[in-house]
Amino acid sequence: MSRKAKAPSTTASEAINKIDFKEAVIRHLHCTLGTDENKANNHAWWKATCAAIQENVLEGLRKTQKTHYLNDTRAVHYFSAEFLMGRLLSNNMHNLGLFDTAQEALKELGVELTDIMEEEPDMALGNGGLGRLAACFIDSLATMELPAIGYGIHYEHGLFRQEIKSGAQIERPDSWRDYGNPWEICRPESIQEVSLYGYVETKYGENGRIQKEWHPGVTVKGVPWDIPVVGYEGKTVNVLRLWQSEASDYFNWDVFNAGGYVDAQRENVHAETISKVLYPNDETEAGKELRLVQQYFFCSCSLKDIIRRYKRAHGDDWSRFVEQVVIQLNDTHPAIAIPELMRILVDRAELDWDKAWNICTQVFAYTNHTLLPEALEKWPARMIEKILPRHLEIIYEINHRFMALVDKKWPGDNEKKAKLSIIEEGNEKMVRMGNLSVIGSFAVNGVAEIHSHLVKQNLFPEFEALWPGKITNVTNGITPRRWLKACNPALSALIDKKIGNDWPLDLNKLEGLSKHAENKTFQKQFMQVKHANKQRLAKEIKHSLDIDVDVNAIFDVQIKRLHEYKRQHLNLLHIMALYRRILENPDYDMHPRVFIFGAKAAPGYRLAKDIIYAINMVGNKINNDPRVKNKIKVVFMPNYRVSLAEKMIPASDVSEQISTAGKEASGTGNMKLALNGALTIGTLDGANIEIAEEVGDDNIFIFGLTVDEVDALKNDGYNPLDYYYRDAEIKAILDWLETDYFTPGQPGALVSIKQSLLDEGDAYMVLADFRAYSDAQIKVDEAYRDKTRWAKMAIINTAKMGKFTSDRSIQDYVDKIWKLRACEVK
Ligand code: IMP
Ligand code: B1N
Repeated sequence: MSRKAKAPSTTASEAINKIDFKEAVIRHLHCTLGTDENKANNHAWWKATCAAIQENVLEGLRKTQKTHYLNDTRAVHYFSAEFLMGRLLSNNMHNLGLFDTAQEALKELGVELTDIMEEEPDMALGNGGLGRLAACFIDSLATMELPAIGYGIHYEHGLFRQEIKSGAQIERPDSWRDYGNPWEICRPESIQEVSLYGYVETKYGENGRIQKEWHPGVTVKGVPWDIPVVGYEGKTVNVLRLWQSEASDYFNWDVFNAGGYVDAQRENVHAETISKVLYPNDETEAGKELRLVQQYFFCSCSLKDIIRRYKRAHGDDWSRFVEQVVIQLNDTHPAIAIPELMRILVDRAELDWDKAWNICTQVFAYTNHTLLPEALEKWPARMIEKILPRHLEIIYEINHRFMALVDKKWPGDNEKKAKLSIIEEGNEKMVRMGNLSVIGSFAVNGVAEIHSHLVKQNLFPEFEALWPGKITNVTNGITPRRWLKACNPALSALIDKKIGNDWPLDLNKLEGLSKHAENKTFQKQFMQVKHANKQRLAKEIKHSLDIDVDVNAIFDVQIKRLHEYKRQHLNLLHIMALYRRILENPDYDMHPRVFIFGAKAAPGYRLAKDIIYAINMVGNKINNDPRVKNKIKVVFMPNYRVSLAEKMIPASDVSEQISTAGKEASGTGNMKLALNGALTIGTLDGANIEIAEEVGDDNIFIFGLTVDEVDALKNDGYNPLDYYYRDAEIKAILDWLETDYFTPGQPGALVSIKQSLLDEGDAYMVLADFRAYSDAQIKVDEAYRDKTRWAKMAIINTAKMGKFTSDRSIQDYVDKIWKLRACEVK
């Protein structure tokens, strides 16, 4: 850690007292919102409170930008198509040290802070882990006083809102800005223009130099919106800059003057469509033209913004660009930035190719987040040619020169060339964005040890051989400010009392809890906090779903996107097995358990939606079957999102992390749950492996096939029917799915799950892992009955999570990749 943790000192909290804060809130009620204390509803109070907080945020932002400018700092630019920020009020108050002040001030005004916090819509500009990781990273960057800027897209609609109707998922548009967003600032002074379509003209300049000129067909405007990112203790305030597309006046007036008013309107629609909506596909690439346009749009705006800022300080001297700028590509979604920077340097700045390439390959670094084939981006060359004709030429040129290098290393080896080429030959030529990213970057990283190992061994072995050392690991992390301090205030207060309050800046301090793990009093306090959090969640469940859950039951939680590889259906099959055991033996001995799910399915992912439907139908049956005597409850919480996660995680006893080994690159929900004292039942996959290393085998329930065993079984010819016929329970459960037991009058409504497991080969080896999972669940049950043992295990989980702070991830990026220095803001 470069930055030593200090006790909270002179932060905003000292400068601002309750009286000032009350005055500011009232002032905003009056002057910003045009209402008053008697008329204001919760929404108005929320807005006025945000405005009062924002005053402090903006002061920090101004000081930070000035300091960075005066010091001419090197900065990291985090390019990401997704930033899943969630709500900002609570986080900003905590990071400014103003939470208690605000709470007391509002109380004196007769307002409950926790009530008005519920007014804030989530900023859901991301699908899941990848987008939330970006949000945690920019929190850590600001906290560690590192000069950084996040660049992304200002989607008008974030991830869809999920409703459940008769058990099935329905998607509704998310409108996070409908009533205004109090945090964002529009910066019309920094608008950028982006070109698309058209053709390339080849010209011959003096001294025979070939000049390429792109004549674009369309120009659109990128309007930047800045969201301040407040570091803990509020000293550094960085920005997240999100681009919104608008029709360019320039282009449309042209068309308009030619008499094409209707066409001009149509172009308007087209330009504004670019940032209209976030693609809801987690880990599946739709290959849609608009998606590529979105990617190019935000990369081009961002690069131009970076270059404008650089030129303000250094003019046309490019020689210091690589000292000042590093760009991290969050997966391949922004990979088009590589040819775009080449285009700007070669065509616009007129640098020669080698110089330009030298700059590029010192500026970009690439993070890989998945090995799933369906998530690896490939674009038809013809599509790139249509949208970005000049970029396709540049990609071919990059590839041509790279192939020469490959030939030097492996003369005449065409197999190697085929594998390393950016271009995949075939019926339809495809551009592999992963290969482009590796070739155009100076560093590549995976997101957990096992994942990075597999990136080297299975995904990019030829690149590993060509450039040993280029691929490294940076294990993911989460911000403990949001994921413990803000979301679990009671546990935070207990920890503060036990080990002091500097753990949010130095999470390894939690280790200090270990020595109290066997202390009866502390165990009691720790579990009392958990109990109170469970009561709160139980109330929420009653309120939103009208299901009664027993707070003394085990709260067993699986919250994540719905995907076959994450195996929510393995969890479901086990629930059905328990149900069946109870029906067969009314005295079946188990501690009561509440199985709680939260998951959105991509709208076009049929089986994922079927699994949601099945969870709801099976749950409905079980919850209303008196023979179960409340031993099992199944709860599907609709519309899983960051703000819901913040309520569920502190209330969890068991964390389900049951992906097929080798499929989950890292996972970050696993870290959040363990940090809040939930015990993991999980496979040896992603960061679970590192969590197990930290907490020790006695404090986690590991089961199932390892990566090597999965591979071996696949190579031997995995046959799910073997498990179906050999294990009577598996057979009975799968056959049950085919009846109308859970879907009265609709036999076969759940059959697609059985089909995927038997007829379609069970690609994620659900049946192969079922028995091991069921056995591990029995161990969970036994452990929970021993209250002392469970409390000790839970405390140790919290105590051992130090490694998984995103501050550590960022420090790893700084040391291994970015070579950044902190810049103190006074
Ligand atoms: P942006 O570059 O368009 O995001 O605008 C904010 C930028 O203004 C900062 O990044 C700084 O480079 C610059 N800036 C902030 N304060 C000052 C100042 O006091 N003098 C000159 N430039 C500043
Ligand atoms: O990124 C997270 C990891 O913790 C998860 O294990 C990983 O699954 C997730 C295409 C993705 N990988 N790939 C995506 C998202 C959207 C999209 O359009 C791919 N998300 C992950 C953080 O490292």
